Amino acid sequence: PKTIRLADYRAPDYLIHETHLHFELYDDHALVHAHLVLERNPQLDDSLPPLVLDGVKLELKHIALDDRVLGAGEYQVDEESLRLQPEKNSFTLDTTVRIEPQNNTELEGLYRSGGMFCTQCEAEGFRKITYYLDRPDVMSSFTTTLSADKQQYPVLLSNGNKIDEGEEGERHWASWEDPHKKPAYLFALVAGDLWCVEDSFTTMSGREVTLRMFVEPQNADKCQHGMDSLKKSMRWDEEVYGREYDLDIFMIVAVDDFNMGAMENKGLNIFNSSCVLAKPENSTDAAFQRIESIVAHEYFHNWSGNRVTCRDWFQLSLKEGFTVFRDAEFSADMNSRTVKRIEDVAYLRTHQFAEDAGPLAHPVRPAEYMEISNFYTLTIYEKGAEVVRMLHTLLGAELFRKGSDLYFERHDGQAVTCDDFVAAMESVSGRDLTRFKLWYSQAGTPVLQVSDSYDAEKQEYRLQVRQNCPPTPGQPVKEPMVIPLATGLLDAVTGEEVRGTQVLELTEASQEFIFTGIASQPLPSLLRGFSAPVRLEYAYSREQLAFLLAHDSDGFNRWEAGQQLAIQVFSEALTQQQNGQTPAFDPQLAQALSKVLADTQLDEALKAEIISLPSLAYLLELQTEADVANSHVVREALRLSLAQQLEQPLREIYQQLREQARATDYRPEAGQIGRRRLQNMTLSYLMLLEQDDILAACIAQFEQADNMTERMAALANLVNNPVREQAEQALAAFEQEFAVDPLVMDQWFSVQASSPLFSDTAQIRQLMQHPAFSIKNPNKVRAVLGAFSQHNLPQFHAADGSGYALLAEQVAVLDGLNPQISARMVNPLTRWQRYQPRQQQQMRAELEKLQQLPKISRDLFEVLEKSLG
Ligand code: B3K
Ligand code: ZN
Repeated sequence: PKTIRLADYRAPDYLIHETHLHFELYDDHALVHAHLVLERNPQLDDSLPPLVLDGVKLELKHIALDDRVLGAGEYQVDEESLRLQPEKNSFTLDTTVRIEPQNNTELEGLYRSGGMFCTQCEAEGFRKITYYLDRPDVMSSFTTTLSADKQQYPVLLSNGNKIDEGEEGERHWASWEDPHKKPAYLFALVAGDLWCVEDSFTTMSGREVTLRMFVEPQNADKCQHGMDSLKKSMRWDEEVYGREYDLDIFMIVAVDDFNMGAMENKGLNIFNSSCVLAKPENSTDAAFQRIESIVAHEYFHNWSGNRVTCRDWFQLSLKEGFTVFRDAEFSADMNSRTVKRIEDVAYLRTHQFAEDAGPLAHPVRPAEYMEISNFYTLTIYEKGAEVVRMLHTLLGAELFRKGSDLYFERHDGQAVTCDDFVAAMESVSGRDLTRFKLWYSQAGTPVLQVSDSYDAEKQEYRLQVRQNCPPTPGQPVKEPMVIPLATGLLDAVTGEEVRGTQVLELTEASQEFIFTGIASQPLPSLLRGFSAPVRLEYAYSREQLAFLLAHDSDGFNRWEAGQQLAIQVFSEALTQQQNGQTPAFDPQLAQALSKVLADTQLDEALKAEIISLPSLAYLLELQTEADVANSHVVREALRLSLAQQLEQPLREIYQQLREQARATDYRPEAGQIGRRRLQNMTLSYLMLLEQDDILAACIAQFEQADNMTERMAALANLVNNPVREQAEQALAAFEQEFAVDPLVMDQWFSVQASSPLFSDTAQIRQLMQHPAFSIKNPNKVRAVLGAFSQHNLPQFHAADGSGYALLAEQVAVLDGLNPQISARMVNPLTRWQRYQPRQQQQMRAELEKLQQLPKISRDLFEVLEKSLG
């Protein structure tokens, strides 16, 4: 496979002004007729270079240039393209290709999911549908006609507005027109026997928009939350960004077989059913919240992505980073802002920091790739969103809004770059953001080392800050970046704030900030709200962390202080364990947490976050050589020790919240979600005590709860504790009740696969034999193999290497079916350098075996090559 470089970008030789598609859909094939109106790119010279269209796995049946059928010598077809020589500046091209959607297991292009046809074109799927200039800077108007069997496929959808329809015997057809020019990656069609839920939304200028959700009939009762989320998103984007929707209809379709969460096709979003369907009895709070944010994310793309799109795929974060920032702010406004930030930061630090420190590290705007599908990463999405957040912090809300208005206005209908986005922010602020843009080109997570000094005589407090960014593949040396460091100062005795939050701007490798008029040595509250995606180092003592946890006015930093305290206590005990001693835990952590539990000012959601220990994955991420087995043992011992010390308050809180839950109708709203989270968190501590009344309460919660959040938490507690018999009973009852719902079965698979106590590799193999499992369905693969390799770390890293072998063996199978998924699933093995020498060897051996696959995909090839070096 060849490497594609940003530096090689060239404008397209030809433009496509109009695209007229006609799909004839049959059970064993589809015919795609394309009529394209093309023109030599007027921005370039007036020579007529060959026209090279992208096309993969297409069987060409017919080709005509300006209505003249071409003879065999007049065009060339290879594995990836169709080449011909135009004779005029403006011309039309007609092609007909035959494809086989029913055999498309890659789930890219046109494929079947269950009884329906659907598409996924981003990034380069359109070339699997027809010959085309499949690149985002070629924007065209589209009309689409679909014809199919009337009975089997009563619903025929594509982008835009329906302009015509009709019947012919057993078959029928519909024509759609999208008035907005778009790149091919935003094309979509759907055909199926679908139930439709309809609603409407009146835009800020008073236009009426029809909203439709199409789902399989058995899911008709799971649409309300998605629809509500859509309407909230539409309103929010008007209020916060001044963005109005621009078509008369907005459609969402739910499909079961989908490689990612969802796709923002113009006017016709297609969703993984797990990211849009929910009802309280079947779906957890986490699912409700995920749906709210993904529906918003895809809707927000209508402006940040569709109206203004990317010039090339190196600019992917232009739309993804910005849109993740937008959806995060939306979720923060709809729910608890602090808790949302905590969740996002925990995720970023655990997974994106690991990516940035590993062999697959790349900048927010990568300079090269082999397979673009591999670059839908945490760095592009989550770090990209942090970069936009930093701009927001540096400019302030008002200027940022002016900048986004200018960006949308300047570039509406264009395909642009990250530079254009930053340029709009520069225009409105008058700032030179050249150095800030290093965030787009430098990979790696900067480290901030902060120290301080206080001069009582001068009443002066000084902060010394050094930044440095570790080397990453291809980038041995880094320049200092622009880093907003939000800082407050607390009175070290009373805890009162002596300086409110101030954004210190780092621009140099080393800088000093002076605060004057400070009456006594203060305690700094640094990087408030996680104002930059960096690793912060400041030598807080445990007493200071406990103090910040009790007093900081910044909710995020209270949580952070608790996490840092827990990390210190854990690390000390881990060293003891590694030295063959019995780990002992500093009681300061339990004391600090008991104050948190008793605090009547704190809401339940934040309490739940504060009493949660850092995840095993994060604790490992912090170690130079990750010691999975000992870390797991010590973390569990620490949890038990906290449960013992906090038993009384935990019991009280659990009982009170469970009572309250029983007496309240379930609603997936922030207050209730926070209470359930605390309830379930306390239960998980209490279960460690192995007491009969607690086990009984857990089983009662499992059997009696009227919602999946409480049931699933109870089930997880049974599966994760040494009560195998009760766990198996509960699993069996659960399976019987929910066997018909694939989304609930995903949860059933995943709760087992994630549990180190319950599932070793043998158990994972058994789950894969279950009739509800299918290796062809990405949700099932994620629920079993994904959960095993990412959440069941002790078993995945089992000493005999069996976890690695199992994953690699399945990656090999997946690679023959769905390369996007194989390249994703192999990820946990690619971090082999983080582990102990024996594990490194075992992991490498598996990766090397995979490299020998006779027919390896480009996706997997690239990941293996980068990981093995
Ligand atoms: N833009 C899509 C992702 C497409 C991934 C293609 N491999 C979903 C999203 O980010 O909204
Ligand atoms: Zn997106």
